[in-house]
Amino acid sequence: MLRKLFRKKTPDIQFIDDRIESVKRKPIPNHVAIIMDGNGRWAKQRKMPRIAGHHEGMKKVRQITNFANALGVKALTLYAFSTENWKRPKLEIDFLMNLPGEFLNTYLPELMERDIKVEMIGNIEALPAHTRSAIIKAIETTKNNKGLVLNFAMNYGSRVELVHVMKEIVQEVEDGTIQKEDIDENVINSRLMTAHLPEPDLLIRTSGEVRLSNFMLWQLAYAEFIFTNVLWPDFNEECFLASIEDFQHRDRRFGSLEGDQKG
Ligand code: V0D
Repeated sequence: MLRKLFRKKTPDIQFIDDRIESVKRKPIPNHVAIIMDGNGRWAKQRKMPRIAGHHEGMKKVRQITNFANALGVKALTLYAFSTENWKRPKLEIDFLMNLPGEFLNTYLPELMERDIKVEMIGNIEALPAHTRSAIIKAIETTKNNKGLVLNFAMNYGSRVELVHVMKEIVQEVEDGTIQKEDIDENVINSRLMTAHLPEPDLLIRTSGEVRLSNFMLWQLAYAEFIFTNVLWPDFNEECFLASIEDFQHRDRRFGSLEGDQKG
C-alpha cells in the first residue's frame, strides 16, 4: 500500500515520464509491426503449459495497444497466427482460436472508449466459425473509430498474399482493364491487404529469433528492424518505449545520402 502511494514519486517512474515526453517531441513511427514471439518459452521457464504463455501474451496485446495509442502510433500490426502455426498440436490451436473471442469479450468496450479500430489481414475463411464471428463483430463494431488501427495478422503469410496480388493483376491484364506497362509499385501496393495503411516504419520481433518468417515481406522493405531477447509476455511499456527511442536514433534516409556528411 505504502509502495503504491510512493510509486508516483519513485525516481525511475518519473524518469519514464520524462522519456515519454521526449519521445513524443520526435517523429513517432506511423505503423509498428510486431512478431509476438516467446510465449511458449516464457511458460516453459515457469513450468507452465504453453497455453499459459499465450494467455499472458494476450494481456500484453492490450497493454502495448493502449500504450502505442497514447504515443500517437497510427497503426499496429500484430502477428498473432501464421499459416505455419497450423502445424502445432490441435489442443494448442483450439486454445489459440478462443483468444480473439476472450480478448474481445473483455476489451471491446475499452477499444470503443479509446477510439481504436480493429482490422485483420490474412485468410479469415480457414479460421473456426466462432473465431471468425468474434473478429467480424469487432471489425464491425469499431469500423467508425478514428484512433489507432489495431491490425491482427491471423492465418497470414506474405508469399500467399503476393501470389494472390500477382494473380489479380494478371487477370486484370487479361481483361484489358490494366496494361502491362502500367504495372508499378503503386499497382502492387494497392492490391495488398495493407493497402489502406501507412507502410510499416518499424518491425519489432521479440524472443531473440532474427528472422522475418514470411511476415509482410513487401511492406517491410524500408522499415527499421528491432530484435529483442525479451519474451513477448515480458514485453512491457518500457520495452516498447525503448524500441521507439532506438527507432528515433536511427538515421532513416531510404538509401539516399540526404543529410550525410559529404566529402
Ligand atoms: C497468442 C501473443 C489476441 C501471440 C498474443 C488466434 C500468441 C496472444 C488475439 C486477437 C493471440 C486476435 C484477433 C482479434 C482479437 C484478438 C490473438 C491469436 C493469438 C491467434 F480480433 N491475442 N492473440 N489471436 N495470442
